[in-house]
Amino acid sequence: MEEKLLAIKAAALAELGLAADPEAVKELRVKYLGKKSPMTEILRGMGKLSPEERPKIGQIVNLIKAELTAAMNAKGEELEEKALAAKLAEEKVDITLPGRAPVRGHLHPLTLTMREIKKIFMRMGFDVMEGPEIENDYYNFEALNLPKDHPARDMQDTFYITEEYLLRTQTSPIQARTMQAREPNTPIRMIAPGTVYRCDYDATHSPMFHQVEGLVIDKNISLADLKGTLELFLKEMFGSSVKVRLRPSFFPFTEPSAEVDISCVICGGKGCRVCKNSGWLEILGSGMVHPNVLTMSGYDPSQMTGFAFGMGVERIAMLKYGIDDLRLFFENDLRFLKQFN
Ligand code: 2NM
Repeated sequence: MEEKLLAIKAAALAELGLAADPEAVKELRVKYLGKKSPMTEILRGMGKLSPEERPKIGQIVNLIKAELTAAMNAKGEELEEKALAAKLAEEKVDITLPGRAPVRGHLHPLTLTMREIKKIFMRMGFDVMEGPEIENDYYNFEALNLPKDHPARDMQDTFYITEEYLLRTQTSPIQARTMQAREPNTPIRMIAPGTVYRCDYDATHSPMFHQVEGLVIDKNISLADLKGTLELFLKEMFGSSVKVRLRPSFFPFTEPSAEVDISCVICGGKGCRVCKNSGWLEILGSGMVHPNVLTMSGYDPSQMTGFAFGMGVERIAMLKYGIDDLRLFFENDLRFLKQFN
């Protein structure tokens, strides 16, 4: 009987020595110490033993049970630790690897330019007003002193939707709408930024482009206010060393009218390809608001005077960033657009 027990113990320890993982140890526990194990069988059959043998065998069985339990616990712990170490090694994260940077978008150069223009005028106390891109003939032309026979109304230059409706060719209809929305003769200091449309397409013209127009109306507004305001704006936009000059011109909605030039931002005024060797760049149209325009929108030209101006955002952006083809703004080529973030 004793040999049989020692043989069971030896077999159990031999198998335990071969166990490769915690699950194998668990199975051996059932096999050698469980309810159906040979050792339990022996305990059950103790009744058949002689009274002298009984305590002796009982003692041996308990001893072997304790030894096997201890051995299995030790082996189990060892294998658990090994498994954990293997898992940790396998799942190790290399925190020294460089991260994957999220792709960040950025604003379009025209949006950047538009925002900068708005910001400068907002700092000078101008309201920013908006209006419809589909306009009627009255606000786009009539209210701005463009008579029925004016060449700007030509089918060739304007996208007409019907006889009455068209895509606005400038943002000045916003100014006429604003004047009419205010109490008559109340001062105005506003800009009208937005998309405008003209039937034109080459390296310097796009059928869809952007404008910012401005309007100031108050008592005693003079050409000096026009020049001072635009000079301040242009120095903010292109740098304080930029020179500004006014040249006589014509617009139907202003009298007198003036083109505003700045000293060439490419060559500094010495003369280059961009300024066609003149040293000057045409940048804005402007003038004193025509009395007809004031009258039509409820302002009395004997009490109130005003100046107005208009600029193309694409042209400003081209000069600011040194871009020679305006079509680049609308082709959505990321190699171009990415240079402005
Ligand atoms: C320009 C040039 C000169 C202009 C005039 C007006 C209004 F509504 F007051 F009559 N808005 N904008 C104006 C004047 C626009 O763009 C080249």
